[in-house]
Order: sequence, then C-alpha cells, then structure tokens
Amino acid sequence: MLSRLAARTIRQAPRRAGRGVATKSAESGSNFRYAKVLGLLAVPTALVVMQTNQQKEAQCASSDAIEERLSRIEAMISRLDPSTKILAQIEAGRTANPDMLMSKYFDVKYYNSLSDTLKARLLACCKSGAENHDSGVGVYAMQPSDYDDLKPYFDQVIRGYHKIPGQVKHITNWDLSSVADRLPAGGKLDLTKLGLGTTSMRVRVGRNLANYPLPGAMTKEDRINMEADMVKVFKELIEDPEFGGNYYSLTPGSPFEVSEKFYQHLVKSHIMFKDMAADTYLASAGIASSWPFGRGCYVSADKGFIVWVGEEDHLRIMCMKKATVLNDVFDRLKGACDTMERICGTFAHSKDYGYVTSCPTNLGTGMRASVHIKIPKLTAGGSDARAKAVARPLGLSVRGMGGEHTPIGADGTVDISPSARLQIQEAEIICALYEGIRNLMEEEKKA
Ligand code: ADP
Ligand code: CIR
Repeated sequence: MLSRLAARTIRQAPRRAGRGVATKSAESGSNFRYAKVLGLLAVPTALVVMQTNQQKEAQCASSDAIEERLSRIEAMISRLDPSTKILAQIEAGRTANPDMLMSKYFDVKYYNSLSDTLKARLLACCKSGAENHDSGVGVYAMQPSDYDDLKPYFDQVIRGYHKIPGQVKHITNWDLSSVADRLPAGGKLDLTKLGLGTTSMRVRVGRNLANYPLPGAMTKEDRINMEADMVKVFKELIEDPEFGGNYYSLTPGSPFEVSEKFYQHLVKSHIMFKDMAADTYLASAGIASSWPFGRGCYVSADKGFIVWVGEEDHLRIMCMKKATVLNDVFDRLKGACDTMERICGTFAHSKDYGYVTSCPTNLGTGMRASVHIKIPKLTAGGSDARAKAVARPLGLSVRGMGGEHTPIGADGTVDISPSARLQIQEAEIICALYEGIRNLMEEEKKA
C-alpha cells in the first residue's frame, strides 16, 4: 500500500520543483502510468492549480522534464516502499491482459495477510508477469517451498493453467504396463504404423536440486557452485561405458569452456539451449541472470542422452533419437533419470504437485515428449495458426523447429508434444503423444 508519506511526497514534489504540465506525451510515459495506477489522481489536480499560478513557466516545461521528475518521484516511492511499484505493475497487468494468470489470481487481501517475508517472496514470483503484460502465466517459483508456503495463491494459478477443477494430487508413474490398454499389441509405439518414417523424437524432464534456490533466486556464486557439483556427477557418467561423452560449459574460464562458434553449433543441432538473456520473461524473473555463468550441457557419447545445466530449471534431462519407436527414448530416459537421481541426491519434490519446476506449467512430470513431423497442409502459407487450432483440442502443443517461440520449418515441419504435464502420469504422456500424432496426421489428410 502507498504510505501517507509517499502520497504526500508525490503530491508535493511537482509543486516544489515549480514547473511542469502533464502533457499528452507525458501521460503515455510509463511513470505516468504508475502514478495513475497508484491512484495518484491528485497529481494532475496539483498540476492544474500550478498551471494557473505559474502559467508562463509551465508553458516552457517539456514532457521530458515531467518524465524525469516522475522518474525521481517513482524512485523516491520505491525507496520508501519497494513493493509499491510492483503492486502497481500487477494491477496494471490485470487491466492490460485479464487472461494473465499472475494478475488474475493476485488477491491484495491475501497479500496483505502475509508476513513481510512472504510478501517479498510472493512479489519476487510475480515479477516476470508484472514486467511483461503479454505473459500467459507470468509467475515463476523462486524456492521449491514457494508452492507450499504460498499455496493459497499458487494453487489457483496451477489449477487455472492445468485446468484441474478439484484438489491437485500428482502421481509419478513411468510403468508402461499400467497403460497396456492404450498400447498397440506388443507394447511398441511404432511410428511406422502411423505412416511415418524415421522421425526426430525427444523426451525431456525438468528437475531441480533440493539444496539450491530455484534459478530465479540463484546468485552467480550459486550458479557456479551448482555447475561444479554437476561436473562431479558428469565425471561419473563419462567414466561409465553406458554413457561416456563430454561436458560443455559456457562459464568463462571453466576448464570445460567451449567457443562461441561451438556453442552455436550445439544450439543448431538441438543439443544446447538458446541464449536465455534474450528471453524477457526469464530475464525479468531473474532466471537468465549472470548469463552465461553456471550454464552448460552434458552429452553422452552417442549424443542420445543430454543434460542441460542452468536453464529454466537447474537440470533438463533428455533423450533424443532419430528413429521410429517412441519407447526407445522413453525407456532410456527413465533409466537415465534413475541414475541421475541416485548420483545427484533427491530432486525437489512436492507431495501434491510432484516434481518441482520454476514455471508452474511444468510441475508434476516436468515432461515434454515431442516429435518433429511434417504437416504441410495444416501449415500452408507458412503460418502455424491453423495447426495450433487443430492441435489444441487434441491436447497437443505446436512449437517451431528451434523450440518454443521459434518459427516452423519451411517445409511444414513442426514440433508437437502433449500439452499436459501435471496430474497425468509419465506413461500416459508417451501414449498421448502416439495417439496425438495419429489424430493430427488424420487431420492433415483431411485438410
Ligand atoms: P523444452 O523442450 O525443453 O521446453 P524448447 O521447446 O525450447 O525447450 O526446445 C529445446 C530444443 O529442443 C530446441 O532446439 C528444439 O528444437 C529441440 N527439440 C525439441 N523437440 C525435438 C525433437 N523431437 N527433435 C529434435 N529436436 C527437438
Ligand atoms: C508466460 O507466462 O507466457 C511465460 N512466462 C512463459 C510461460 C510458458 N512456460 C514455459 O515455457 N515453461
């Protein structure tokens, strides 16, 4: 809440400075927006009085000067109560994008009921959406315990996003025999039976180490220390003939540091993640901070098993293969995750929400199982709009050839994956991918 002192400061400051008129261009500035959102309607009132008294001087005032003054006022308010600005941004987000879950479920009464520590933790989680009003979700957890400690808020965001009407109770289950009725005879999810040839398949899970803050709250030192812990794990894998391979680091000065050129080659080959500093959602959340320190990836000798270090989650563990049977990547990932958990120690886990991830969209399984498939008719004209419209009711997400927020292939190749991650079992996700491919291929034929 804006303190009385802050309110007085903002009313008095323009008068003290003795010049300035709220011109149209100043109104469009971000500072004016904050002032408006803060309910500081007294500011224009004061300015009108001033206009009469000091008309001559006011006429000379430039919008730049007003903008500058509002910036100073805003800085003053932030010093008095640093939460004021973000609370105003959250409110502004509610108006700008009523669908953004962060603002939609932010309840000032709940916020005011919290201790100062929990208030600060909640605001840190909401920062990405507060600064990016085009967010769909707009929230990232900063500590694994945020989901439980701030449950009255997070539970609504989680159920809202995952469309879960009742209480969330996630169960982990990789056992394909438990979904035998959904598997073809013999249990093989064979893409040739759906009319596809060799296909690029990938299954990843997001995992976080229980003994570090989540990426949004990590210091540079945390990131460097966590990478050093993981290097010990990768050394064990590299010595194991089942894995072998290498670790590639982006950390300046690391003994495993790779060149910019090699890093770009890894990104192009779908092995390494993109420069996170370019992602405004991750940047606002603090997840992209200290780039590229503590970032890297382990790649097995056959390049089929990969672990990202320091992206949106501490670890993204994945299997990739160009082949025809989905079980190959799914089964290998299950075994590799067990190995990783054994060597790394327990991954952050919530009793209701399953595996904990930075973004509430990935909670539960943390799993995204995808294939690259060609659907030229549904992507005719180079747009993914129709493909997305057809895929959504089938429970599928469509992404571009370089992953999220990238363009589709010129030949109509897209990345498709089941959208659900929470209150769905791992074994069900891989079945959903197989069934989804079959359904999407039928839609492609009809298009
Ligand atoms: P995530 O899958 O971890 O959420 P992205 O969507 O950004 O992240 O994808 C990360 C990388 O994985 C990108 O280079 C993307 O092209 C690649 N990728 C995803 N699915 C496949 C696939 N089936 N085959 C090959 N590469 C893939
Ligand atoms: C948003 O709210 O739109 C962004 N924070 C991205 C949300 C999707 N989450 C994700 O890709 N893990």
